[in-house]
Amino acid sequence: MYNPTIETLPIKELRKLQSERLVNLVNKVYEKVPFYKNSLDRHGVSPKDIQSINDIHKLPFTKKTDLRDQYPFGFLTLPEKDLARIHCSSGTTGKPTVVAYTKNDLDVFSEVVARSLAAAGAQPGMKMHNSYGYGLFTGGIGLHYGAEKLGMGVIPVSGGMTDRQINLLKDFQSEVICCTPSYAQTIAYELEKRGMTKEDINLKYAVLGAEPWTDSIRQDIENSLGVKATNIYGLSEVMGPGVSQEAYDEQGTGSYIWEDHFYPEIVDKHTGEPLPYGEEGVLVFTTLTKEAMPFLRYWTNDICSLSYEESKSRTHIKMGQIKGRADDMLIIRGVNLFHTQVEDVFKDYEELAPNYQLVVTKEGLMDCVEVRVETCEAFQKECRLPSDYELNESFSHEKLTFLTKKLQKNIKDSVGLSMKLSLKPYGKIPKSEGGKMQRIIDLRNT
Ligand code: ADP
Ligand code: K
Repeated sequence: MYNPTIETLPIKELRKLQSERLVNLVNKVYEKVPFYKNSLDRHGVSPKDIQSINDIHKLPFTKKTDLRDQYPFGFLTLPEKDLARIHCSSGTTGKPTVVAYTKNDLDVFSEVVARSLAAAGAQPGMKMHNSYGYGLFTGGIGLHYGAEKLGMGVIPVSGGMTDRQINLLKDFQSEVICCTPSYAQTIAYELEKRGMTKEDINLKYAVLGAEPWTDSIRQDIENSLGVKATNIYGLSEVMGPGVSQEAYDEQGTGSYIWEDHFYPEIVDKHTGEPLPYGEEGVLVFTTLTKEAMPFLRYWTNDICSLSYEESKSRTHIKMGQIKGRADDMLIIRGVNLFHTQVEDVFKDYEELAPNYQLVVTKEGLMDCVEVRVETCEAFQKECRLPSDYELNESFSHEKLTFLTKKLQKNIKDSVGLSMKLSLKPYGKIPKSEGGKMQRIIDLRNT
């Protein structure tokens, strides 16, 4: 255990700590963040109404749309010059969601990641092969500093270039790998293709997150890579990865939420009413200690349940597997995607009609997105295209090819994901009964 005092703190003391922290937090954001002053006033809640953690349900929620409205720094409690780092996550439109940290916030981030890695089986002196993406996403750097804090040697590989990853795993004999579950499967597959086995590498633990996964994926990865595979969960708005972590010796019983920093609730996805332990609903977090950009009751849209029952070694609450989303956010190769981000790119194109659809499939082990979008009638006329044109081997058109490439590049540049792009004639994307377009067709689990 990285921090036994806190990780085994008796529940009563944990509640006391959470209560003190919540009271401070509410007073602080009421004073420093106009959004929260207005929001509390509008809901008729005064900071005085919050005397303990049991009063938390009186507070209004914070949603991703609020972050968009306050873009970029409206939620800051302190001047920009006091920031130590800024990260971004996917927003619902062209503008990302911004999250900011003080030096102290970064220390807490590293602390919870160190706790998480230790719970996953990692020990000081081991090497961590970090295949989480580095950059604006919180994943790569977040895990990196946490592993250093635990006393590990970090190899900052980032994602991609699987051949090189395998060489490094073989040559450096790292004991721990951190990546998305689907990337762990990709590495295992490439290993086998090369005629290598788990005996050629030295992995003992895999810390996997950023996308939902199942027990059969776990089995597959454990068998092929020779590891104990555990779940790491987090989101940028709350901190980043390391909000919760499954213990390697308590697999399948849920992931410990480090609730001295992140207070979780499960609420009904329609009414927002708090639900009892064990019931499934939307996971909501209050960041009890964050300085730069704390959030009250942040609505994650992740669906899961909470429980204390299975907790053994530590006192903190556990969350079950993420069962889905209450919104239509997609997770593509660990990266969050809203269809509205793609829609945002289309806005600048006169050639297109506003009808589009994202079709998500698995190509081998990797998520694959095809964007289908209709060209508009005026453009089709201008190009003398038949109104039922079909692009295939026997029919191509210079302007359509050009438009396809331009759109693809534009989407890649603004969303950060490569996608297939298929232009369709106006009116040719099927609509559902009420004439409404089904924006997302996710075929990954069929
Ligand atoms: P991260 O890089 O840690 O994934 P993001 O802010 O980009 O952080 O994405 C957060 C979202 O990713 C979560 O709200 C959740 O939907 C999904 N996610 C992260 N970790 C997991 C996990 N272990 N299992 C299922 N979904 C996850
Ligand atoms: K994610």
